[in-house]
Amino acid sequence: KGDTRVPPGLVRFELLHEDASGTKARRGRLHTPHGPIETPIFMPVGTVGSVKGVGPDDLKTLDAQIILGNTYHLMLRPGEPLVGEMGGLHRFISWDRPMLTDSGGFQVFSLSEKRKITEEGAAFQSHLDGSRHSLSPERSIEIQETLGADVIMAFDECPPSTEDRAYLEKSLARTTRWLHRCVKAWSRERSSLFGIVQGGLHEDLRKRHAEEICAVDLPGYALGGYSVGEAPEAMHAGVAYSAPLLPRDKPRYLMGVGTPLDLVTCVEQGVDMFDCVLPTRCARNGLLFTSEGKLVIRNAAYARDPRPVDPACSCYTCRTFSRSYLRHLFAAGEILAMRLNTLHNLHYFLDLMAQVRRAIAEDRFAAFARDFRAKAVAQEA
Ligand code: PRF
Ligand code: ZN
Repeated sequence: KGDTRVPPGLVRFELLHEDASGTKARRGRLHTPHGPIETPIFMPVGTVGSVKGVGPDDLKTLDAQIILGNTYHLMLRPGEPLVGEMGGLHRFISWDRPMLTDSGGFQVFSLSEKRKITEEGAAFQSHLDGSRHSLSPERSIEIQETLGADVIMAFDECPPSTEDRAYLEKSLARTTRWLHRCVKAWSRERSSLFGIVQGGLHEDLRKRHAEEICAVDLPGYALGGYSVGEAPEAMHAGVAYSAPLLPRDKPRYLMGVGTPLDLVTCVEQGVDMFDCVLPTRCARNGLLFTSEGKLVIRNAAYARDPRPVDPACSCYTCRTFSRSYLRHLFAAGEILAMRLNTLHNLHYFLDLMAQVRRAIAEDRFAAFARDFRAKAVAQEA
């Protein structure tokens, strides 16, 4: 078990520059055993060890720097012992750039119908075949270290936003105890453990939990429990409050977020890392993100439209194909439609983040964010 080619060591965050145009945005570089990641960064999601519809060569062409995998899905299929036998997740999926895995807690709690949370961890039935499994802080770390990602996440509970305060307080205290168990189980060999701050939209709970989590010296910290059904404005306000609670000299990761507007807005609050299924999932449903707003490719209006999806886009799909053809492919249910749509949407998200990094480096991020927001609002109207 283990990939001997991977240099050992933990990630290290280099804070390169802080925006001087009045935002809290930062330009950074996260050094990992598989090379550096330039932040702020968007991480495409490869839940089961594949970014749906595209391969590692495509991801490199898109300049994806890091992708994400999921403990929950991979432990069920193909099972982490198999991935370990095959040399770890990097070698198994032929991806030699950085990778991050989520701990499984969030997926168990949101995907699995039959589940039970106790102090020990979570017992649940597989969404694939109903078979019984369990996850605990120790098991999650063991699985993630076997998979061998550069960044691994603490086992946390992300309580539904509908839970009352009493439950939330109980859950937060337990997530803190779980972090201490994660730290004990963690080998520190080549996977860097990030802690996760929960607390919903309650500022006092966020503050207390951030203090508890950040009291543990870790290579990075995440904000969990956002984008779980609340209004975007509420999420933005919550992140504005809690991002500055995380250490300045460590990477800050906002889990499961978000829309292009969410990314720009949360970078303004000092967030460095994001992941979301939005670009890939929307692509498979024919929803394309463009510089002029969202485009629903199935619309009849595009039947004879010779223009590319986004004339301002330099992706393979836009350089090569017309809206007319993409609409036809989508209507015909062709696999190629999903692939071309996914290439475009990922390009949009990754290119947006490249623009964000440039704007921060050049101390003009406040204007960039203001213009982006104005355009987004106009497009929704
Ligand atoms: N915890 C974990 N993974 C997550 C979340 C969380 O709260 C979220 C919430 N947006 C997405 N993914 N472990
Ligand atoms: Zn494009």
